[in-house]
Amino acid sequence: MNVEGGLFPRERREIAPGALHVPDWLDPAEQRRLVTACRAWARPPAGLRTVRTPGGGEMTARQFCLGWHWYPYGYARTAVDGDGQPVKPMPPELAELGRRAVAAAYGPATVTEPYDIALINHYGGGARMGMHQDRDEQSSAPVVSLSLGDTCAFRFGNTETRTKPYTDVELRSGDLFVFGGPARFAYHGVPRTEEGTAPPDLGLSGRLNITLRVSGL
Ligand SMILES: O=C(O)CCC(=O)C(=O)O
Repeated sequence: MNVEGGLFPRERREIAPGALHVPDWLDPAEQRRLVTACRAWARPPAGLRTVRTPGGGEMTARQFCLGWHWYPYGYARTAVDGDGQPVKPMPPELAELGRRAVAAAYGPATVTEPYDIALINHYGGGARMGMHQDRDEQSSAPVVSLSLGDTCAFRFGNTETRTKPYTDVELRSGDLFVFGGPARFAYHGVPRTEEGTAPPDLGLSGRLNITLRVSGL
């Protein structure tokens, strides 16, 4: 088990109303299965790509999508800003993982629409993600975020501005973070990852983040 400072188990924590951090939610075997699956999903067609923003910038985390293809700033059924190929279907196991994650965060009776989007980001050395809102979906169902590999600082802010107040949360391999309700449209980002901190038996260099969303499309 991952422990804080080597002694105390890390506790689940409400970071803001509607935003929950659940440490060690995925066991090591589930993490390994997901890494293997991500490797297969990331291959072409519609595979891992560098995302370019309309202002001419490039995101440092590389990305691919399942179910619906996200591009700045919308969704399509093909990789319109990549190789133009149809996006791979949403794997039923990820839709189920989304449902289970929401139940783990908010309680077993929580019902949401089916999760039909997975955005998967790979952070190599030095990659980061600026503060942004997830607002290209037409559903306000909670966003589910799963971390694999290197530890990162995840910055969770407020719904009004990219700046303070925010809370930095350490996300490690296997952690779950869910944000819905009043936190659904909060700005968030990844100011840094800590290279070389992935569990050695995961066989992953860098950090993978699986973000599950409901499109409402
Ligand atoms: O990598 C993360 O933990 C956050 C990813 C994210 O914010 C996004 O894909 O919109």
